Amino acid sequence: MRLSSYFLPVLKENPAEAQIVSHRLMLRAGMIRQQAAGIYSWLPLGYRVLRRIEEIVHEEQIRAGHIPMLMPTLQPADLWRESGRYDDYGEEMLRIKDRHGRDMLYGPTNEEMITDIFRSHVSSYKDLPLTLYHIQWKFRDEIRPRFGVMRGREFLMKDGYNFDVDKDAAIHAYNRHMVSYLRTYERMGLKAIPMRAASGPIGGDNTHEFLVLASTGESEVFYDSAVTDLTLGNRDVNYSDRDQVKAICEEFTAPYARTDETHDPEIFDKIPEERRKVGRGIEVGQIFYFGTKYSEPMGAVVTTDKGERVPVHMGSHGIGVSRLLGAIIEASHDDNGIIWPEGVTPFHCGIVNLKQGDTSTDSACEALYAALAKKGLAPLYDDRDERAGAKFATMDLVGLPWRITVGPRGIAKHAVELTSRRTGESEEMSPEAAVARIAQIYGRT
Ligand code: 5CA
Repeated sequence: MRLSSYFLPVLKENPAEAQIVSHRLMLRAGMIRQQAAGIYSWLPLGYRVLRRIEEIVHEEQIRAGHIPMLMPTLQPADLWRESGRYDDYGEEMLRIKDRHGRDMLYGPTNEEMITDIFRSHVSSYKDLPLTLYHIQWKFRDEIRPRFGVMRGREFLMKDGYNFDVDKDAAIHAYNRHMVSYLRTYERMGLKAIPMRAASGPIGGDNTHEFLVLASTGESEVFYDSAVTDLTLGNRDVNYSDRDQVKAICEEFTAPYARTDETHDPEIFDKIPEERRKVGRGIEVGQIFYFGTKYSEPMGAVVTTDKGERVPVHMGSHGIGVSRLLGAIIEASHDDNGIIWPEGVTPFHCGIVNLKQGDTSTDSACEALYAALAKKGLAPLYDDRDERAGAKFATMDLVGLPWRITVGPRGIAKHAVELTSRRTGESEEMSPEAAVARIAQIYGRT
């Protein structure tokens, strides 16, 4: 993308309404624009990151054997009357009437709708296990939307629903989600810790939240610091191997880690003092096992191998897709702007032309741009007629992990500069070597 023809409305001033750094940086970097309290437009740069996060979520869900689909945002109230949640959900639910006077709502979650789909099409244990998911906009009329996309009213969520013949199979689905989530967050450069939590309006008593530690997080968390040393890395996970998946979950949930809702000071105090930590966290996902809470009242029943008719065991599993942008920025920024982890960066690298209009510099930039594109990489080329300082400031603000700087003096000796956004370290090399290095970083050799 050439910056001269892109739409990147960066702000020079710090927006007064933003209380936390991620909100401030998303506004300043021209990623989002607020349209109403807690409702945002996703401007091109923000949209690219959002799409990238969605892609990672899809890849890891499909790897775990879960099936993508899409349900609508608007739902008929009658489905929610069947589960009893239409009245229970309270003021967070945005209720709408259509022209015929029928009660509708903007979905805050989809347990009822997916259960309706299931009961209409599945009736035998032979069709199980089944996990369906979608990535769709949700609406919750939060009393205090704040912190930009972190606590929005309209927000993008991945929500998945498992259907299993019995509790053991459903717990395997729960564990599968835990492991796939660990991998999803790690690919985004995040450490998200599964913590015992409370289930709220979704229901059930088996639930974990995934929290990214950050001083600006809304949840108070209590944990054994040993949990922060755990990583999944490149382990080969066979998602149909119940024992392997369970063992990984046990490893990650063995150290004490709970939110304030389930915190137990008696157990906490037994952890050696130097490992006992109290902090704050951003909830980027939650998984639930709630058995037959929806299948029973809604009649989602299958016939077992013994010919019995039983309600299916279910769970639901959510990732805060749009909230993740805020969480990643909270975890990865400096005074000059965002520092995108390679896994989610909107562009793989920046190209800064120090002397726009200089024939040799311009053509070196064009050649770099073409060579990177040929490797399947997307550079953001700052080809504007601007001072070098302004170009560097923009690149630092938008936070691309790598920058190639091209100037007439370097080009005279066939050299460009490759700079890491994270460390600030620069290295001089030939344009070909810079392309090769970036291709290697992103595994596009
Ligand atoms: N049906 C279940 C799981 S699919 C469910 O709705 N779970 S949830 O309520 O925990 O939401 C899932 C995730 O969505 C949360 O972990 C959080 O990351 C994100 N989320 C929830 N509310 C908001 C909000 N107001 N703004 C942004 N993200 C949110």
